[in-house]
Amino acid sequence: MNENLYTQLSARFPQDPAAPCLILGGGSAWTYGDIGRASGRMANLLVALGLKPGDRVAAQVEKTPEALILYLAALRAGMVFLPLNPAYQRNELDYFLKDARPGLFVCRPPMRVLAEELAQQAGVPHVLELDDAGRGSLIAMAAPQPDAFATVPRTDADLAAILYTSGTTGRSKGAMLSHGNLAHNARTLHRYWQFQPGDVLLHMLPIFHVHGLFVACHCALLNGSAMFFEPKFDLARALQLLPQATVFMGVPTYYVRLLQDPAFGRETCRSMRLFISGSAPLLKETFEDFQARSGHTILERYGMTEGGMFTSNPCAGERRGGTVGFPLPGTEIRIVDADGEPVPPGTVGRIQVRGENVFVGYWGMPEKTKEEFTADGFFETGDLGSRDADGYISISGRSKDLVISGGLNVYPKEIEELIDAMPGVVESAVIGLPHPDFGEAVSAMVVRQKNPAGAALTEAQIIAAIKDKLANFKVPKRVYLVDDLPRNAMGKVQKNLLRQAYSS
Ligand code: MCA
Ligand code: AMP
Repeated sequence: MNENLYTQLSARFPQDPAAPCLILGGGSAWTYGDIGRASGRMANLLVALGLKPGDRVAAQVEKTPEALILYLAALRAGMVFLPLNPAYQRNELDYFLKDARPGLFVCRPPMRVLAEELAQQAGVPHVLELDDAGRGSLIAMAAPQPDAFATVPRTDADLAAILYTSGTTGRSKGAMLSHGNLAHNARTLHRYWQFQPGDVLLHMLPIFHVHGLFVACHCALLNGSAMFFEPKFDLARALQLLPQATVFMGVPTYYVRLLQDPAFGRETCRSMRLFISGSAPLLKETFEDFQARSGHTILERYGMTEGGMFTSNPCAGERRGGTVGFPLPGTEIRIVDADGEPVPPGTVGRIQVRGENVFVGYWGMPEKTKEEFTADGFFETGDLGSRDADGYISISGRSKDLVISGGLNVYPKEIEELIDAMPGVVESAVIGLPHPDFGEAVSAMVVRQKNPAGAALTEAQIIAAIKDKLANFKVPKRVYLVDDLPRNAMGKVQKNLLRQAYSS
């Protein structure tokens, strides 16, 4: 059997090729027939460029139907898709291209010159363009290709995608996900969330991450559903489209923003079946306010790049606020103490996970991969949590040093290294502080040198210097100039004390 994920998805496409798949802002739609033909042309182009199964296809583009087609084409051609946040700047891109060595890099036109320079240094043979309206050399070159393409056979173990996640050391790691990993999670979620005929998904998430690309798209495609395929989260558009949708997926910031609009209420949600939240903790207060205003109980689930979704509140049973529900079928969750022993209900421990959805390893980092797995094959998530007497799991914190801002992960080390290298800086500590919109806001504590360079350094200068080098969502919202950083007896900065002191 061909275990290529595309084959599994397309087997469930509607019989009628005229059935809508992607509904766009202007009212036009891509049908399921269009998806099959366009991904066929694109897959033929990838082959014509000389790429082979297993080669990486990197894309740093905005969300368009064509970007999704590129992903599906890479799957069909047996290549490995590597989506990149359009916010990434030179240093970040340089690292990804050198590390993953893709056979093709698809970029936005404003990035063309930089992309060519970096591609040349990294030995990437092809650079093509895809603009924010879905045009460019990629599309022009795919257009004359045949629609028909025989999807390349893949096994469960073959790689389908690499998604970079920042690391606590500051060096990003490419999580390798196989066709089997993705297909297993997709089928599980489709069943667990009870996708049904007639479901329509309002899709406002970016498609460079697991949440928008895999969780949302795979469920809709497996269901043969239509998606309102919006370029990004926009409150006015959400209020307009929710009454025509049945399922919505978002990070907590989307729910906070919906609640801020007095126009949002039961009427907006009249056709909705399911609201799903994840990627960051949903405040109990948001969960309850949403319930009161909309009459809907948000279903919160938990997962990570290294394996998709791990747990979920039930679709049919009680959804408990402040919890992420139960382990999904086929996924084992173990919560352990410092010695690796399972803890009793109600006790916080490290969350470990094992299952067919858990990733293959980090690209080019066999040692790092080994470190993250236990001898019996459980992956250390770096999250802390507990299970209540009924089995509902709650995430209570992280053992990894990570800030989640608006559903996007920021590893402090990467920013600390940049700040520490600035003239006039002694040292810095980057933490997440509560933020009403983003959940957590990246915040930096900086100790300046007692010399003219240090004395001249301001918050604005530090922010400006970082803005130049890193993706905008990583830039601290605030910089606090402090005299020193609290340290424990081992000399380690006590970030918990900083968080406590600055949280208010
Ligand atoms: C944009 N900005 C941000 C963020 N996004 N700052 C902090 N955190 C962010 N997430 C900054 C921009 O740099 C800009 O600053 C200013 O905020 C406004 O930018 P804008 O583009 O207008 O923001 P937005 O369009 O309102 O976007 C915010 C957002 C978006 C809607 C929350 O970030 C978003 O859609 N996040 C979802 C991310 C996601 O899909 N996560 C799933 C990861 P300036 O003006 O200074 O330049 S997958 C995952 O985590 C696992 C697997 C899981 O469990 O799902
Ligand atoms: P990423 O590395 O982008 O895949 O982000 C994964 C991380 O997001 C997890 O390890 C958790 O720390 C966090 N996360 C995802 N979903 C939830 C949730 N529902 N509640 C709390 N944290 C979450």
